[in-house]
Amino acid sequence: MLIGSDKMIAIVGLGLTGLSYARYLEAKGIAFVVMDTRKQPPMLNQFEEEFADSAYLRAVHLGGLHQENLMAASEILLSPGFPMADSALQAAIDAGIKVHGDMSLFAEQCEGDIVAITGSNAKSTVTAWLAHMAEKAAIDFAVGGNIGTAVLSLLEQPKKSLYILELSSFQLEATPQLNAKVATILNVSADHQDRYEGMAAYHQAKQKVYRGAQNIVFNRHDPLTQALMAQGVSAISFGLNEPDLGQYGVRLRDGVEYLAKGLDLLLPAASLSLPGQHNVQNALAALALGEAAGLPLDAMLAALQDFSGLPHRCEFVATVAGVDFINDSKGTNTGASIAALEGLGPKQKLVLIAGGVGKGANFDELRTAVEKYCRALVCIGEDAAKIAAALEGSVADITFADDMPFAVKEAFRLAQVGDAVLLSPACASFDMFASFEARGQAFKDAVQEVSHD
Ligand code: UMA
Ligand code: ADP
Repeated sequence: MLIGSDKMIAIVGLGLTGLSYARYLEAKGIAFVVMDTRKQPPMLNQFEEEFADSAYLRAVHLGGLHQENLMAASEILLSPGFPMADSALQAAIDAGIKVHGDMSLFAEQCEGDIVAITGSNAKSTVTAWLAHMAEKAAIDFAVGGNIGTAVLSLLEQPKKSLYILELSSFQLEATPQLNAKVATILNVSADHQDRYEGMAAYHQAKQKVYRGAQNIVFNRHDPLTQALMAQGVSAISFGLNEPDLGQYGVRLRDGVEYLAKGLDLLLPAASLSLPGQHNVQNALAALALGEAAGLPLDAMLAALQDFSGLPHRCEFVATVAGVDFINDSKGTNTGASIAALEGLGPKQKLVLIAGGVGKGANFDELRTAVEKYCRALVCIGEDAAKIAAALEGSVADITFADDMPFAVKEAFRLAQVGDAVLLSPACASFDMFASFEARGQAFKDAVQEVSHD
């Protein structure tokens, strides 16, 4: 990126990313304006505190984009929550103004290797699992991106040799080139269909992660994860079937399932610290990424056995009167909830709590897994009726709840000894909660209540 010091940059969005842009420009001594369509963006207070005496901040526009200053900008730094397809932004692009995202800015400036992880689901789990491997290997590394740390803020820290980054499709929209040492699309299933005009546009955004990558890791069960344009680049696949030489997969030996590379057995699947077949896939993906990033095998295998997992992802909460409660609040699309059902269902019958903001999803996709693994369904939130209609007849009982405490009570009533109540909403949380974390916490609190009844 060529930033002339006589130019003025427009920052769009004042969330975590917007704040990191402002700090980045201030440190470089470049004038900027900030705008956000929200009247009270989340980082406003902190921003006002930090930039009260800024020599470079020219204006802050809230409650809408400032058309004039947007068009007057030499370049635009875009936050991921703001869609590239927005008409005001497109007008600026048509006028020749360059739009950048934080990922490509970071890639241009960082000197360490980048591992870039995207996919519809499992991004945070694989990112954190790989980070745990790097920690075991005593590598100098940092983690950032969609997992919760704006990447430019990583440049404020001492240099690292390895950067493990989680990228959303939103971030990839504004990422022309990432030049990762290794990049992966873990899986592609429908999500964010309220932002994209169809799956093709969503898929196209995800594919950008591979641009300039030296190595790619893909899911051999999911053709959409393969690189469309990456000739001459080394590729490692992962999957739950037997792997070819050099690939990662699962092999059966004397009735025991092993994670394997080619013909080599690496670790019994039962030794993984996280449950379910979906986590076998996640472990294999982390191994493939770690290999391409140069991590030693012994450290990776050790990390596969004692990673404690992230909260709100198929997280065990408690057993009450013989019924388990599992919090998968991060199951925010149908693909995630199907993985949770298929991952946990073989062990015990499930009573599923689902619903919220469906983001244009097709809930019919849940039917096969719900029919196979669920005893009952409790529907919550804005799209409760839609889910119930899509899954009508798939289980004996479908009921509704207006809040989480009642949803948990209903699910507990419908469960039998040995079952699990699974919160995996297949939806975003914003109709009822501030975040998926708040939804997961409400579930845990409600389980506590049930246990005291
Ligand atoms: N927004 C407006 N008007 C604006 C700008 C943003 O209404 O002018 C809204 C967006 O629609 C969005 C919200 O504000 O709903 C936040 O957008 P943002 O771009 O300001 O977000 P940041 O605070 O910078 O956080 C972003 C990621 N958020 C999104 O992409 C929505 C964070 O991922 C990420 O951790 C952070 O950058 C650091 O990289 C969160 C997320 O929800 C966890 N990601 C989505 C997901 O995982 O499904 C993609
Ligand atoms: P992301 O960061 O992509 O949202 P997370 O690691 O936070 O991914 O997991 C989100 C949800 O995705 C989990 O709660 C679980 O329901 C589901 N999930 C986990 N692993 C997989 C997988 N391998 N394939 C599909 N879904 C998965």
